[in-house]
Amino acid sequence: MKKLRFAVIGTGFWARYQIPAWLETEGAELVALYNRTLSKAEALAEQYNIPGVYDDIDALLAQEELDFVDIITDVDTHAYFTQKAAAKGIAVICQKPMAPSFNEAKAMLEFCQNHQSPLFIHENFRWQAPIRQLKQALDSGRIGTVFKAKVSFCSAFPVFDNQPFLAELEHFILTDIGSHVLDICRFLFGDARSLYALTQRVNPRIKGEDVAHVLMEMENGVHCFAEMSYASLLEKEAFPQTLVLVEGTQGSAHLTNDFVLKITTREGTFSEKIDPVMYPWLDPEYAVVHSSIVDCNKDILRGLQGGPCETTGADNLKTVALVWGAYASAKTGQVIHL
Ligand code: 89V
Repeated sequence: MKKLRFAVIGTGFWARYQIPAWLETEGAELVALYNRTLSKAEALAEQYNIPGVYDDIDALLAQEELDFVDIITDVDTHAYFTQKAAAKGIAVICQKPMAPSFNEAKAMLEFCQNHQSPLFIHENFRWQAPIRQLKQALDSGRIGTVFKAKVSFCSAFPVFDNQPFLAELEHFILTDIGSHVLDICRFLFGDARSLYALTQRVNPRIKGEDVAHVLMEMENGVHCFAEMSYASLLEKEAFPQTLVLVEGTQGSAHLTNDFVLKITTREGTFSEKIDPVMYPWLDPEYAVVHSSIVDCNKDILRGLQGGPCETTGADNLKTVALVWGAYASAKTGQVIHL
């Protein structure tokens, strides 16, 4: 199959991992980089021997023959770059969160649909090896019918050191982490029927909320509690792991620190360790996240080649609806029916 030609839009913190992750896949060729600061694109182009380097998106789209673009910029520019590429019928992969609001995300998807430009969202938490293994255990029926779950991302990791723009967001942890955690909830338990949320800001040096709790009733009746915090100083720092406890009629599945999955039934507890693939280019502090980029890219590549893909724009819009439904609930104190 002909290699698909693509460009990366944005050569900041995440591009340093997305680019080598693409090089772990077959079927796509990175031919150009764009950054508003040319020198930042030139540096990565030199490191990875990429021929095209631009600081003008119109010039890139006019001069390069592309099958898709991978947009890895801050959320405020996602719609702009998506529309630039979609207007030319080029397929788009966009970093999560899709856009700064639900309506802007919906408009982004509609623009792509109206221009026959497939939209995919690079939402990689569901592609973490421990989460995939947990889903397999749930689907096997080993713990019976699931009735409740807790999905947790609680940390004190200094995330603003690597991503300082996060401290400026009016809406922080639900857009940055809720986009991941609520997507894991949908991946494991399907879509939600209703939700109730609470948020707070603990860190006085940031603008947005850094703690959020979301209680959902899923369409299949599962009670799913999602908690997220960057203000949690715990005995074991789990960053960037998502810990999950699922209870069913025949037992429980507990994905706990250091990628240990414990399945408990009346016969006892069976533990297994599911370590992420440690690629040489990943940052060990982000290992499970950086490793999942490869599997997410492979899934999206299947979609780009006409096959199935999990994190399409249309699917991810349902996760975006949960994020903004949580904000609405926290603001009004009401249960949101989806
Ligand atoms: O992947 C992300 O969205 C980053 C994180 C620190 C969670 O890896 O914000």
